[in-house]
Amino acid sequence: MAEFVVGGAQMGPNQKADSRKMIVARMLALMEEAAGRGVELVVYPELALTTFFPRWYMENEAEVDAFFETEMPGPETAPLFERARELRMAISFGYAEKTPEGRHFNTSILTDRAGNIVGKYRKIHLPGHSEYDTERAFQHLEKRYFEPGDLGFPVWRNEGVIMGMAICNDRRWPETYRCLGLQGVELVMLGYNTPSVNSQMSAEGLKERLFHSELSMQAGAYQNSTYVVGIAKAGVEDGHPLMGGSIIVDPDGFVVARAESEEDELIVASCDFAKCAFGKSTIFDFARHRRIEHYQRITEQAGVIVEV
Ligand code: CDT
Repeated sequence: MAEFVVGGAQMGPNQKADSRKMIVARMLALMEEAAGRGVELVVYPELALTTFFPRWYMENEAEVDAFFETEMPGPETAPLFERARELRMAISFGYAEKTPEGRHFNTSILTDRAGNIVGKYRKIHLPGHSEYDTERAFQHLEKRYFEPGDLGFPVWRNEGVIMGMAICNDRRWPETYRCLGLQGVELVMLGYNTPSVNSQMSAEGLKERLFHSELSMQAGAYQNSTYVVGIAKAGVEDGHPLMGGSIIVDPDGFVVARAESEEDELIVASCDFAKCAFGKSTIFDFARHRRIEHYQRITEQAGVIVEV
């Protein structure tokens, strides 16, 4: 079991007009700061390289594709990998992926400390809608621009730690953590872009949204005895506020590092992965305590069926 210094590189807003070069320069500055603080693995947000473009309704394919990467690393992202390799820092970040077959995914990758990509995850729980919605205060068109991920919830043994990834809305679903937990996950990395207000319910504001985000990640960590690193892209992006609230949660569900701003901000925690073993071998010893003969509904039924 390894002890590891983990960094969360919360990012402030990326404006539509910002070039990849400008954004990567900010990511590199966060990486340098992380190196200065002894970080061995740094986690960046969902769709780290662009603005959160699903807020915009677009019909032109070329306009949409401008937000997608066709190679990773590509010319604009290569400096991230090169510097990480020099610093011997593993990295994880999210981006919009267009495959050679023309498929579109909301993706995260994970590297080892030598800069090799060792893991890829494609977002499974895509929120929002696929057509323009006149009832919403602003759009959330992830279902328009992305397919649901096709890779499941894999884990990788990376630098001696069992690691898994999730992306934004995935963090609200217990199924996400449990699929990873059943593979012994010790570190769940996830990035997010969460609007500070609910486009369908004006009464739900920043306070409630931060609470739901923390509640979900702390529960996922505790119930699976794993560290969870949840990292925001925050601040006012193209006139639309995104919440911050990046946290690192330990396997007992306690927050051990927390961002205070809505800007580029590094949070750091020294993670002792031996701490995952206690919960996994006692109250959440799945092999001894799970009662799978009563869980069929979870995979056989998506929506609620009321029969009484
Ligand atoms: N990016 C992302 O998944 N955001 C969602 C917003 C939910 S409202 C449609 C989230 O769960 O934070």
